[in-house]
Amino acid sequence: MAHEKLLTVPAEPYPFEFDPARSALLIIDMQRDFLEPGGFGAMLGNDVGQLRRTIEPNRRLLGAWREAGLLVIHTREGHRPDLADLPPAKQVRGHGAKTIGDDGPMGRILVRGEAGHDIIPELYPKTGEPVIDKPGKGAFFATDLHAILQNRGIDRLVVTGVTTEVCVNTSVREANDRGYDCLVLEDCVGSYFPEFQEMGLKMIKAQGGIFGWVGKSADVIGAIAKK
Ligand code: C5J
Repeated sequence: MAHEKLLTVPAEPYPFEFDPARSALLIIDMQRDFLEPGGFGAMLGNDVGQLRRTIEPNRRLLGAWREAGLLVIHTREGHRPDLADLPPAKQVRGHGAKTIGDDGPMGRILVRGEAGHDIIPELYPKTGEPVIDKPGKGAFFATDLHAILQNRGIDRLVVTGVTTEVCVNTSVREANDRGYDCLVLEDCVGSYFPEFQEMGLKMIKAQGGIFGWVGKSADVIGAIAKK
């Protein structure tokens, strides 16, 4: 391509090359209910500290990505207030005392428009940055993400967010099947379970990068700063 400017960052299983103009930062589900001490995740007994360690690296990366004038896309997992898009199977799964749509510590759980459903203030979207409201774990299922990326000529994704083994992994797998190359940043993704964090990353980069690459935010920040 005539105007392509390829940057290379260290990654596993091998260095990741990307043209910043054709790359997007995809930040998955950095929502208050998953990350904040008073949220739904914490109410279930999860250690939100495992996710909160990703906030500062994400904040630095987001600042650098914005500074470089590149495309940022945010996602939020959640449902319509009338729950018409909530599969009954998802609603009853887990047999917990509370489920999606019930009143939680920060409003109705995983319902659009509620405080807990929104993105944490540290990474809040700026005007013009697309926010994808997704009803499932994957960012492509029942959303316009693929159309937005295609319309902008994007073929590489730098992926961050939570949780590593659930919505990050599902979204990366969906992206891979649609032809995108994904770099997942290990310091910017988090799981409530350390063993799932480790295995979730291993699964992405195994077998020569079967779903994508795993790297570190400092290397991406360094590369785009020099572009
Ligand atoms: C996400 C979840 N975002 N763990 N959701 O991973 O239910």
